[in-house]
Amino acid sequence: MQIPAPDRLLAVLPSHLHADARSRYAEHGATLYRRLAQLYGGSAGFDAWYEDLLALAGQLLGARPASLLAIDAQRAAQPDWFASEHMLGYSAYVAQFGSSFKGVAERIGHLQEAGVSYLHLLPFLRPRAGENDGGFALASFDDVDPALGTNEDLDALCTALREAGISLCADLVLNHVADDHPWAVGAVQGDARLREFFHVFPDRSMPDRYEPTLGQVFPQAAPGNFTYVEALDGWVWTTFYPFQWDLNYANRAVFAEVAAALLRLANRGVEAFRLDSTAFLWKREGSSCMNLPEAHAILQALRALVSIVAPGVLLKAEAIVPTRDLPAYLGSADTAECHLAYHSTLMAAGWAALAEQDTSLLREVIANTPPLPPAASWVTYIRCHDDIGWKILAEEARSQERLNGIADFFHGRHGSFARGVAFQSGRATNGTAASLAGFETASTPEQAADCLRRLVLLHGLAFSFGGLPLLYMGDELGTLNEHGYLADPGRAHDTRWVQRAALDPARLAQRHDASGAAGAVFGALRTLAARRQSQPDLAAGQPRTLLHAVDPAVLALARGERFLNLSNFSARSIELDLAAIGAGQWAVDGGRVVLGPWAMLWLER
Ligand code: OTU
Repeated sequence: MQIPAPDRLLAVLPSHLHADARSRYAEHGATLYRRLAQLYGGSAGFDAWYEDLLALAGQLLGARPASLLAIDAQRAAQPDWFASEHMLGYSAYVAQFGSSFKGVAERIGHLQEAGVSYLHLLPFLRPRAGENDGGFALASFDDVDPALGTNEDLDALCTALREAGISLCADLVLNHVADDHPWAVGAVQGDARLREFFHVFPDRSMPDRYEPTLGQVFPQAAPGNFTYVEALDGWVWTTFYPFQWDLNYANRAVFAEVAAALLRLANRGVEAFRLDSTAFLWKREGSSCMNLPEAHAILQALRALVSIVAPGVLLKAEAIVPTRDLPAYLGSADTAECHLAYHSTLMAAGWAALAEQDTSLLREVIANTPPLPPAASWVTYIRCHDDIGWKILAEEARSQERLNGIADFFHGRHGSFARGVAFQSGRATNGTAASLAGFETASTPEQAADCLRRLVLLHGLAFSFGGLPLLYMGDELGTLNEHGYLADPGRAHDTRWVQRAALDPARLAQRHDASGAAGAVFGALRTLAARRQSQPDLAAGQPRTLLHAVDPAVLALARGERFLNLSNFSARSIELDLAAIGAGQWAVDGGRVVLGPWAMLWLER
């Protein structure tokens, strides 16, 4: 296959950028062209369209500010910078964390104290008027939500974060736009070109053929995957809520528009993008329309384009899918895809181990996780703004009954310590980390100490597994479930809001008081972060070894040559003979350790 020359890319660039652009195109141009040809090569005018895309890429590279070009150069020299043991992430809503962009800037001190170097701010672009799925229904890719500030405030926040050594990650909602986004509005007004940005069917015949093999993300609040829109006189594909219209990536114009939107945000100083709902980008009859090869081709083309225009920028895949489908989102040694991917089954399996007091599911997930390709990393986390959907563990659990038992446990049944809130007819669970770990039900200091140990255990796994650990807003302060959302008719049906309350200033003020829950959790996580930073074998790329811990409640996870995490997921005290579990080289007195209930021990040598 003949790869087109980069003439149109270079034509619009000032000459001092030519050498870089040439060498990046030499490295990534072939992937860009091949993937796009795979997706769109059959359509008329493809080559001319590709040339126009190169010209657009040139314009965006030419518009990149000098400060960001410097970051591109720095990161090109150290492409695995984000896989370091020094990285720690934090995820928050702008409104709930600091009320506005300016307020978030005022919280930089808190992030630095916690050791954070990567801040994921949940969607902050202008959302749909009315209900908007926590900002995941976008009316604009270019203007921020006026309730949070101005575009200039965002620029100032990017700069302030960069000066503090914190990379800003923004959501890029790839799969859909809101029904009041200009593309949707244009389609409704009869613009035939914009109608092609969506999957619109004149009657139920195609939807009825797709539906039997599709899943349902919100079966209660938004059943089905198609919505009848009268103004279009047709059925629109809406995987999520009816007001979120899936984009039609079979249309090459959609790819070009979304890629350009990403690069414009990158030129404002956004350093990483959480690519929302990556699994759903391509549709094929008879399939689940998830994880299809074309969805990967889209992401690989996007990565190649970013590598040419803004190589310092990171792409992070959000794909809530079974373990076997996760590694593809990081690509391979041959073709890079995203730099980062959420390890969602590891997250769910950690909680499952707590419920079952048994690590078998967790060990299977770990064993099913292959080594990382070069310069790639997992995102390891224990909670986020979404629910924990237990069905992603179906392959490892092998039975629905087992998953129901885990869900029941977190919904407080059978004398459980957890206070989660059911979601999606009980197939998923919401709640803050502290409420799931038992802080709401703890009535004695001993029980509170057990809760703290459970939180440390789960965070300790995220901090040592081999990835970029991501804290969820408020979890660093032991924040509990907050039920105020039930009074809001736009939110009451969606229990995910139970873990999305505003950061409590009182808890924040108590963060240094170790006698209270907020201070105890904050202190424990800071200690953990400091230990992680001092251990180079905890960098994401270091090899991982599961030892046979004999007792099913124990996880024994070694990293590199120097680190071993021993974690007891049960209420029992467990004595371990290190030689017997193949860990004799970690010299401890008498070769034996006792792990108390829910205790975690990090051995280093
Ligand atoms: C993502 O989530 C977001 O994280 C959610 O907050 C949004 O509602 C959703 O997309 C639509 O934009 O499967 O891979 O609660 O785990 O919706 C995409 C279910 C997703 C989420 C699911 C999710």
